[in-house]
Amino acid sequence: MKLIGESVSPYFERVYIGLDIKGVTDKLEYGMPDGGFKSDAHFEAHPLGKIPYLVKDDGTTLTEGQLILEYLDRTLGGRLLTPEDFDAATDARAIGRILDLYYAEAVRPMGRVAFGGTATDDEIAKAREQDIPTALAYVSKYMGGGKYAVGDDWTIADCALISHLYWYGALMPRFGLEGFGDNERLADYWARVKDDPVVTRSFARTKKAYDKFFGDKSE
Ligand SMILES: N[C@@H](CCC(=O)N[C@@H](CS)C(=O)NCC(=O)O)C(=O)O
Repeated sequence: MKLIGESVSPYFERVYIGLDIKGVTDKLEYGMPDGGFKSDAHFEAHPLGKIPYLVKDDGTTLTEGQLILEYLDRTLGGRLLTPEDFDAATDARAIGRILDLYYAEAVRPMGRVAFGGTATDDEIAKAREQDIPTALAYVSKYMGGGKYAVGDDWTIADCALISHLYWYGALMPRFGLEGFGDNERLADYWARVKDDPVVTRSFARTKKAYDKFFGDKSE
């Protein structure tokens, strides 16, 4: 199987973090879309022309980072990142889903500005003061008091959180958003895991991929 994308995408990196925790990164091939990003072949493989997607051994493709992560979690062996306990599994899925549906939408104005587009001051202010804190408060509703996002083992929820929190830390300070405000659950979680090798490896991969894509912007 071949995983298409790059760590510069948090949706790709979410999957890679899972593979890293499971110790199975060597079981896949990696690359960008055949024919190039946004080529006809890319749109054939992914109807929206996005990354990531997984090319299975039979040539069919699976899209959406969360689905790819859960698929590979079940098919590649290694420790399971989807809890056996159904309530815990549902909490872990809820965190990924809320990040995809609400947090990704909330950070859109900042993302546009950071990657060469524009947003109005009002859009940025609303995102900073309302939409992002609300989405993160919603995420934290499903976080437990264990060491990791849901319980005492890594789960698919950590993969989703870590991949987004890289960009949160890298982009948000320039828009006046630092730390997690009164979201103590998320702040405590981050204090517990941010120096874990899983996180530092992910952050290094993401920065390297960013530098490759956009030129080395490090000060
Ligand atoms: N919901 C999708 C989001 C994927 C996504 O937005 N990927 C971005 C890169 S971070 C992309 O390919 N953007 C190109 C585009 O939208 O044209 C997922 O979870 O896989």
